[in-house]
Amino acid sequence: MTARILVLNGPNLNMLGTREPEIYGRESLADIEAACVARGRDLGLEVEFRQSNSEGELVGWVQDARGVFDALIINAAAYTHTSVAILDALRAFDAPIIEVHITNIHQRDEFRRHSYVAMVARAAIAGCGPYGYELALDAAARMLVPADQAPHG
Ligand code: CA2
Repeated sequence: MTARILVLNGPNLNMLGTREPEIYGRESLADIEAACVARGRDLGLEVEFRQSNSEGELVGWVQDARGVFDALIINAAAYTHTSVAILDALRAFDAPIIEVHITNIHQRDEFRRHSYVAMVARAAIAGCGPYGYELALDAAARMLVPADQAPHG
């Protein structure tokens, strides 16, 4: 059966491509979604891509993902650095979680260096621009291969 991957995006990421291109680039979130769906197709993954500015809506989506999706890729945006509610919801998700950031959060403001999501993420990708989402899908595909069928390395 085709593995299902949920890609969640937090507040203000719907503004991508419209402002601050020097920080976040010129691609829109719709461009990133299209790239993820295409990459997912190549990898044999079904990708569902969502964005919300609401912490509560993100928490609800994480709760509802349990038992439905085989991995979760999340760019929680500013909530990365503040949200114990999203952390608690992620703790109950029973499959791989991969954290993505477009920018290198470790090279920016001090407050961006701490991530609640990192406490439960199997892997984290930061600073690769929008391509980080495709890298996360590659990583998810690899994580979902049963150990006895996984390539070495
Ligand atoms: O680098 C990332 O992906 C971030 O998650 C982006 C968040 C930021 O708060 C995190 O520290 C790092 C901000 C997303 C806001 O995106 C905008 C894009 C264009 C215009 C305005 C905001």
